[in-house]
Amino acid sequence: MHGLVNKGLRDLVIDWRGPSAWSLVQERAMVDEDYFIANQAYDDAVTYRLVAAAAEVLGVELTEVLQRFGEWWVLSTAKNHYGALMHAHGRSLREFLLNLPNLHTRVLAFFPDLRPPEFTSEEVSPGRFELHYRSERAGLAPFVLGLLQGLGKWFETPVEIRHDLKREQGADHDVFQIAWKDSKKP
Ligand code: 1MF
Repeated sequence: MHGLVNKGLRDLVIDWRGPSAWSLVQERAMVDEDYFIANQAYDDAVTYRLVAAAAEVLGVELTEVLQRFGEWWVLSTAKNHYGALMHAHGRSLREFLLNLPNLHTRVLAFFPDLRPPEFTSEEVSPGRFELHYRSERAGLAPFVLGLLQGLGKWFETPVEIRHDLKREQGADHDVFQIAWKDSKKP
C-alpha cells in the first residue's frame, strides 16, 4: 500500500504509546524504514506485518488496531495531508457518502499505482445509508468501520454503524448500514 498508509500507522502507534512502542513494532515486523515515502507504493505485506506487530506490542486485538487506524486515517492522516481532497468530497456526512464512490477516481488520476477498494453507497432513507465495500485486499473491513466512525466525527454527526454482511463469514462482500439522526426529520 501507499506509503501514506504506513506512515499513518506509525504516527498512530507513536501517538498511542510513544516512540519506544514504534521501535518495538518495527523490530517485530522486521521493517527497517523509519520514514515512509508518501507517494510510493509498498508491498501490502509490510502494512499487514506492521498492523499485526502493533496489536502484539499494544496488547490489543487486531480488529481494534484496524478500527482505531481507520479513525486516525480520517481525522489525522487524511486531514493533515489531503484536507483539500476531503473537503472537496462533501460538506456533510450525507454528501461525503454520496461522493465516496468517486473519491479514489480522483486520486487515481494522479497516482495510477493505487489499488483502491470499490465503494457503492445507497441512500435508503434520510439519515440511512447502505454502503457496499469490495476490495482486492482481505481482512480490512474493521479498518473501513473505523473510517466510517472517523467520518462521523469529522462531520460532528453521531453515527450508528452495523456490519451485517461480512466477507470474512462467507458473504460476497462487506455491507455496512450507517444511520444518524436526520435534523430535517420532524
Ligand atoms: O492502494 C493503496 O495504496 C490505497 C491506499 C489508501 C488505497 C486506498 C487508500 C485509502 N483508503 C484506505 C482503505 C483501503 C482499504 C482497502 O484497500 O481495502 C481509505 C479511503 C477513505 C474512506 C473513507 C474516507 C476517506 C478515505 O480516504 C481519504 C483518502 C483517500 C486516498 C488518499 C488520501 C485520503 C490518497 C491521496 C493521495 C495518494 C494516495 C492516497 O497518493 C498520491 C496522489 C497524488 C500524488 C501523490 C500521491
